[in-house]
Amino acid sequence: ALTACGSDGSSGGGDDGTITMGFAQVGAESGWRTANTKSIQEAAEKAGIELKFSDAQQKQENQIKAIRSFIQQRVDVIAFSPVVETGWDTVLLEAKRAGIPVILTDRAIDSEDESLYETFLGSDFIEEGRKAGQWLVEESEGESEVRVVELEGTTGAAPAIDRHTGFVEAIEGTNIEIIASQTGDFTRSGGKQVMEAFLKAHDDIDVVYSHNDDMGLGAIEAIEAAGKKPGEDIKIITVDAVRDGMQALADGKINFIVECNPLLGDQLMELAKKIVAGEEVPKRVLVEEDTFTREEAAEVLPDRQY
Ligand code: GYE
Repeated sequence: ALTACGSDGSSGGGDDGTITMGFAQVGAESGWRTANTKSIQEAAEKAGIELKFSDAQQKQENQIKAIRSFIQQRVDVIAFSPVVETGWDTVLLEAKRAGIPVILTDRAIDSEDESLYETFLGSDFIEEGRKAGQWLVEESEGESEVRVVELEGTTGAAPAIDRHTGFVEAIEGTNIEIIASQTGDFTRSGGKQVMEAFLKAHDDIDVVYSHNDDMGLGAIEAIEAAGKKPGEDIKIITVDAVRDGMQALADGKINFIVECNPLLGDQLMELAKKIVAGEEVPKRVLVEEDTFTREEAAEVLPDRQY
């Protein structure tokens, strides 16, 4: 439905040359997600792409509804960040039959049928988990026993599954042991609640491994309320590196952060333009990222965008 004439900013199925993207976001559960949403909205505007944005409040059924409504509206391309890995085949088949290409953003799906999406743009979450585990292995050298509690992300979500897998792989055969593991749904309040329960059940926690900064920040509150010092009595490792997390790291309350970059907007719009124009794109596009110690956090904080 796309013609070669220039974009005039008006809406509708692309007959005037403007690309319309339907984006089904996970929710607004974390600082990472807020930065991600802002990046996508700003990049769409910059690229002259009309964005139809929907927030699923972390519920798969809401994302499925949003995707169906994008199909009905005959958008040119659908992008979404799947809240969980499984259960997408039916709705993605509907998009495929309607001839609307789909881009997976940030999180992957678990499906046999790779023809259901054009590409997956996102981080390597297994690698992030590995980096977290590797840091702890080096940090714990010479210690007889290290007891870890794990704050997991949303049950069934790619980053929760993969960050666990990578971490477990890195600590295998060492003196480090995960003594408890529970989901805090990637939110600050979830992290706080689970950590309170962990502290009641175990008096010998050495380390918190949190799948994101927000849950780690919630855990800090629980640890302080229990009269202990986060970063000292109990070490904290998190993933994301959003501003509040980096500040806690610079302040010594978090010990190590693995970066997960939420600024995917520009890359997403580039991919969308190519796909709508019928160009080939790679099936997998990775996002580049780093890790940070206390000193490094203090150094980069002033220039941090999120
Ligand atoms: O780490 C977490 C967010 O999917 C990578 O989702 C994303 C994760 C991110 O809620 O903070």
